[in-house]
Amino acid sequence: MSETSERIHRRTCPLCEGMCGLRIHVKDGHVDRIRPDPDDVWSRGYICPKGTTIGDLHHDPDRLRTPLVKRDGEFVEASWDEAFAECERLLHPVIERYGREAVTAFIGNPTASNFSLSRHIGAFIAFSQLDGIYSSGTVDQWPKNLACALMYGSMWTIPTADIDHTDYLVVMGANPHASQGSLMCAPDFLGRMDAIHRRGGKTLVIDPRRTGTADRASEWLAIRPGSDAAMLLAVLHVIFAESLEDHSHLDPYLNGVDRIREIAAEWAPERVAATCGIAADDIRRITREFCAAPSAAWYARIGTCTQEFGTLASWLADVLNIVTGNFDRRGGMMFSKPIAWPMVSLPDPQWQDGFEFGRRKSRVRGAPEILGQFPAACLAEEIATPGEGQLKALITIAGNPVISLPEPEALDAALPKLDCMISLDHYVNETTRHADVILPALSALEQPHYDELFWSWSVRNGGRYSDVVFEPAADARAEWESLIMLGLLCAGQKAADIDVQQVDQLYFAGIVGVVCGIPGSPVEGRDPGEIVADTPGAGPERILDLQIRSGPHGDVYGGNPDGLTLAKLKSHSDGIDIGPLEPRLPEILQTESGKIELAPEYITNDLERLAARLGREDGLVLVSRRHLRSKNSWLHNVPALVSGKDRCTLLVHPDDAKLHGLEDGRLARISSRSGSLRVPVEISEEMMPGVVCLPHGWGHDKPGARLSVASQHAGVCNNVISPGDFIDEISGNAVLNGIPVELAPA
Ligand SMILES: Nc1nc2c(c(=O)[nH]1)N[C@H]1C(S)=C(S)[C@@H](COP(=O)(O)OP(=O)(O)OC[C@H]3O[C@@H](n4cnc5c(=O)[nH]c(N)nc54)[C@H](O)[C@@H]3O)O[C@H]1N2
Ligand SMILES: Nc1nc2c(c(=O)[nH]1)N[C@H]1C(S)=C(S)[C@@H](COP(=O)(O)OP(=O)(O)OC[C@H]3O[C@@H](n4cnc5c(=O)[nH]c(N)nc54)[C@H](O)[C@@H]3O)O[C@H]1N2
Ligand code: SF4
Ligand SMILES: [Mo]
Repeated sequence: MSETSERIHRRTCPLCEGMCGLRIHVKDGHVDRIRPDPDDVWSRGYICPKGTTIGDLHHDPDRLRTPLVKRDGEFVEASWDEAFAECERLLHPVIERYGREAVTAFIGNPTASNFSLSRHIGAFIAFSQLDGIYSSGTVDQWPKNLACALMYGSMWTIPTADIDHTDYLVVMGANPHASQGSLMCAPDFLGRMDAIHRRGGKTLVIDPRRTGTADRASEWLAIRPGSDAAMLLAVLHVIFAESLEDHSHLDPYLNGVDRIREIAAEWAPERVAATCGIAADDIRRITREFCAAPSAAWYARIGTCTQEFGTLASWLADVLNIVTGNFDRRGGMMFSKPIAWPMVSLPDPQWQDGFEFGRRKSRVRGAPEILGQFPAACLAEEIATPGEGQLKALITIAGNPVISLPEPEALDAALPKLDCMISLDHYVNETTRHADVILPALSALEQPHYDELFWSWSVRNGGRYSDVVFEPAADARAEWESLIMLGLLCAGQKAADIDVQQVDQLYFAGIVGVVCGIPGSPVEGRDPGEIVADTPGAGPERILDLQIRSGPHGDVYGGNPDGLTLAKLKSHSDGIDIGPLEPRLPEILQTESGKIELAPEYITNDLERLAARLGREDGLVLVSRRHLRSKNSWLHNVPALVSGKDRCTLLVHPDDAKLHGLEDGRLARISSRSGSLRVPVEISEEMMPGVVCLPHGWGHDKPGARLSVASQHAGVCNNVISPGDFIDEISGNAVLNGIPVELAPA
């Protein structure tokens, strides 16, 4: 191939759960343009504007290619050996002096989709033996994880909506118009909603904002933030009061239906109508519609998680699907069956005797550990508060907590107090500017791609492997290598003594050993040594081969010779479509009873807190939003994604604007008990009165960050007004929606 010829690489977009197929046109070693891939069996030609910018990210001059080490307060470029030596020089004295409990990590969102990080984060966790880590999970889906852990026996056993077959789709607290769906992979989500309408079905959006999704839906119901659990209880009330329940096909697998009936009896629509801002008659009407539909799915996402009653709402949405029979059945909520099992499906020894919460309390505020983590909102105080157990070293992995966590100013002020901070990231950004060492990540185009986690909640079963587009530089390191290095450095090993390849072999053999011991695994009881020997290669690619071969469609190492291997998957360059979702009960259940636990006491005990909230008058409250051309905090350095009018605006309903003397385009001051911001007002009928809205992921005005484009479009960080102690108490998840605020012209 000549140097100047154009080559088209076909690949999956790594930027969100849509997993769209891209055609990347490369000319002269440069991404010339990116187009949708009409042959991709999964996305069939759908993409969004972000997908066309992977080349801009790859070529971004601000993206780090070389490790950085801080010398006298300034970053200087360093070799990898120098960088790891510096990690050791800073980390080891902390461990010697204060013990490993003084070291922690923050694991951010892109970990889930990154080829290396998703498969080797387990190596870091296992080798580092850190006491506790923090993650973006507790500012996101922890309530859903908790509900699923208790109902189905595994925190990552999460049902998704069978959107392509349903007759009635409810979208509660999600805006796929921007997000493209979450805990539900469905490229062209809105096109799929249109298809429901064409089939004669209905879609209903329940959201405080008339979003792009609501605009496309058959109906929009505005709801007061944080009141979803109350509404769902009222829906259940109507179901039982009118005998609309219909769960006979699930009966062999259900525990607790009577308890749900008993609970629901107390929650008549009239009791919650004022709190929810929804008329009792509307609750009755939509309940009847939902139950009358031949099939229906009540899908609830982040607006129902990052709120005061996140766990109750996440739990109740599933309960509602189950008691109406819209579960594990075509057109309802169903479980995917991925070609390659995800790492999180491996059994976790800490839960082998069932789930137990609050085994430890956080040092400063005494927050209980839930599912192994303290609320990420605790991180700042654990660093800043002196005393026994104070955090002295932090490793951030693909996270930007100085933007993504509540009260980020406190964290921003605390990070310089650390003795050691190491970041694995693409950029010097709001968080990593505080690091002593930054280890660069490979760009998405320099590594293969396979979404091991997202296929667990895809709306069809399938898979697609993507090869590298650009070979990484000879001296570049993949993130899995950095994770192994960091894990062992935390364990006290010397950088110069670590043989990454050898440790990777051990890690792989450990995984194989676990897989061969899982009851019901296709390779249960097999000789791990044989499987190790029969899976050549190294790193995440080798794990992917194992994930496929020991998966439900795999070749089972000779047990099913026609089955899939990674090599076979690679030969399907358009991806593999296995077909629509199929019922998976009872095989998927991992509860002790082997049944779905409909009414876990840990969750039902929280109903009292909800009852106490009814009647409380919050006044004006704030919610968050996403935009199609953003991804959390880190795509604002791409010119094409920040061009056009300012998107970091405060949406205010005209009545509220009038009440508070605000004018469109002028600055307002918005304050909560944790802080205040000045932000341009956008008056909009999209908002329900009494609710205002800011986007998340902005605030790029910190000195020392190297984001030349983003800093020109800084915006404000909405989390400045998210109080750090406002959490969904039983999951520890941050409350980022429904925050009481005051408004005034600035
Ligand atoms: N373009 C883009 N895509 C993304 C991301 C991104 O930043 N940009 N982020 C990715 C990530 S990390 C995630 S987790 C997913 C999230 O994906 P989604 O869950 O779809 O998240 P949002 O788009 O924020 O939509 C949440 C909706 O909840 C509403 N809401 C707020 N409070 C409440 C409430 O109390 N009750 C109800 N019923 N609704 C409420 C908001 O008004 C908003 O419309 O998106 C992913 N995809
Ligand atoms: N107010 C408010 N706050 C929110 C939310 C909200 O809706 N409202 N949403 C919450 C949610 S759902 C989430 S998931 C969190 C996200 O919280 P975070 O995970 O902390 O934030 P991101 O902005 O996703 O930051 C990702 C970081 O990873 C880096 N990165 C990107 N790709 C890679 C890679 O391949 N390798 C490595 N090593 N680094 C990479 C980026 O440069 C960036 O620094 O924010 C939460 N915060
Ligand atoms: S919707 Fe956009 S960001 Fe998400 S995978 Fe598709 S192209 Fe990428
Ligand atoms: Mo998220």
